[in-house]
Amino acid sequence: MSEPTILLHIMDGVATITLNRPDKLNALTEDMHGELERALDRIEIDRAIRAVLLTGAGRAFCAGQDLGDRAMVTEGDLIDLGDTLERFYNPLIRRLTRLERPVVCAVNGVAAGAGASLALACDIVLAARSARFVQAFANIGLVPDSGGTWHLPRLVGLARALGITLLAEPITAEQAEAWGLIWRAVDDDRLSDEVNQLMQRLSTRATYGLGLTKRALRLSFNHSLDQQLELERDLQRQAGHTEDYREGVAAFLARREPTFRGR
Ligand code: LHQ
Repeated sequence: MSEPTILLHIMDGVATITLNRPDKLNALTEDMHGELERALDRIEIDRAIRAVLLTGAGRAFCAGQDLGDRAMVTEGDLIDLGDTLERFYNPLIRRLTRLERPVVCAVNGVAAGAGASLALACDIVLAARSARFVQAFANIGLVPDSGGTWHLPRLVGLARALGITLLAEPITAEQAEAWGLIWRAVDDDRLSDEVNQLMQRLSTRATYGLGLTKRALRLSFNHSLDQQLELERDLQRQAGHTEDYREGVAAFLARREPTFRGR
């Protein structure tokens, strides 16, 4: 039997999704999208999962769409790339950004095309210092997709977003950190330890509140200040009814560490 192209490992409240086609730099195929969908189905319904990690096997994170996959091959006819996005990539990006649990991306190597957009759709991105982000679309006459044109200008501003996409030059992890494209660049041999510490921390926090925080920040880009103040009021009302809020305040007053259960 062939190796699964997506690995899902669940332990101690952390679900780790590993893109697993290392010989093709984890380039995404229709089959992989199917496996990714099933992994997310599982994660979405399991409330014991309190944080999600996305990473790649081997020397790359993800080289984007597999350019040899059946979704991309023309055989003389013009094919509908929009259909591929509609069926596979857009639902994936929507699900990751809406998942009410923190999603961390460990960029262990090159992230190109939709692979770079996928990383940017995650909530916290750690990258190995040797990793590169390549908006490769311009090299093959395409437009950045999978939320790239939405996330890039919001993260780094229009001038850098235009430079990154029109030139398609590899951006180093350090540059990505300096520009605010990612959370942190870390030494290659420290990536695994740093990611484990981060996951341990996130998976023992007040999960419900973190999910609402993520929702508020992501919605803020489409809101006026008044709309956002109203949203904060509503979400705070919900957060204030959680067991974790009670525990957080009790622990603060008793000068002890809180034990959050994610409820
Ligand atoms: C690959 C790929 C790849 C297949 C490396 N496909 N095999 C979505 C859907 C709908 C509409 C269209 O758009 C999209 C979004 C997209 O993602 S389009 C953009 C797709 N990605 C790219 O254009 C990136 C293509 N890859 C590269 O530019 C390079 O491979 C990078 C810069 C990622 C890495 O370069 P190297 O480290 O020099 O590795 P390599 O090029 O030697 O690749 C290693 C192997 O991986 C090689 O296979 P082989 O059998 O010869 O060893 C490549 O053919 C394969 N590979 N990317 N996207």
